[in-house]
Amino acid sequence: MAQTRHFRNVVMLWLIVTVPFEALMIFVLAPGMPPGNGSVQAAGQVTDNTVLFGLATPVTTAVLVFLGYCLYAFRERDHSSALEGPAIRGDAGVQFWWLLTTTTLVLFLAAYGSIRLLQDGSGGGQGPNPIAVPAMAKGDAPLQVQVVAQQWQFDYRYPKYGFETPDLMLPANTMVEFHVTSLDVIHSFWAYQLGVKADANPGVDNIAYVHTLGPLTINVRCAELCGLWHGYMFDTGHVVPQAEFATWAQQQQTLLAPGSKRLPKYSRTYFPSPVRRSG
Ligand SMILES: [Cu+2]
Repeated sequence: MAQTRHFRNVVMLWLIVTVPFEALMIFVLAPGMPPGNGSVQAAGQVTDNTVLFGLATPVTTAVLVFLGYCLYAFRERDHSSALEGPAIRGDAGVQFWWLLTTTTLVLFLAAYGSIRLLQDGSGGGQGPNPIAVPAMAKGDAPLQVQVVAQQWQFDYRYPKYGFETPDLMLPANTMVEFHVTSLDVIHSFWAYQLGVKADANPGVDNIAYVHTLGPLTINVRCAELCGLWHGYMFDTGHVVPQAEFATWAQQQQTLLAPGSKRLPKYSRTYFPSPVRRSG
């Protein structure tokens, strides 16, 4: 039957196109996907992107191969005829398999995404009461770093050491608990290489977990249009070996001691005076 032959042809073509493309996606393109392997959460995002690409590739090739095949196999051969072919009112078999495949894919991805989110928090801000607390953060006390955003810079407060600094410094191989907040408008703390992006809202304590790996240079940017100098709101952070971090923290403690005394008491949120600033 012609129908069976067409079906077989499309499946064969699809396999021939999909196998090399799938290999290219998974082994060549996906490992270089953003945001890289700078932290456990960043590496997890690369894994998730790989899974998404791995599943999207056969769907894309199926659509394109089918389109190409139709253009070729069902082209108009008799140009003198002005008649259209018989109308197709649906095909129960095709509809059934199409619905089954797409439903399975979508439900699988919804489950996969939810499980991955709960596993390590995925580097996103979760508000003041996070539900996706990484296993490691429950055991050892994570290093708390408060990110205080304001027009137009980020400051980092280390409650364990009692100082606040415009320099983001983190120890390697450590679970970090960011507390992201703002003093004025809505900003977004985006530490690209760490795979962290968390909104900084005034009056809100937004918690984001990240487990650092080796030494790293981090590009920090504000990812929420926050006024005239939004584009200028960036800095560079560093993940350094633990001993180096300890030395740095001690030095800063001494160096910043006069200023630290004048800092407002550590709090999860701050309401500066005057309360409102222009945007
Ligand atoms: Cu901003």
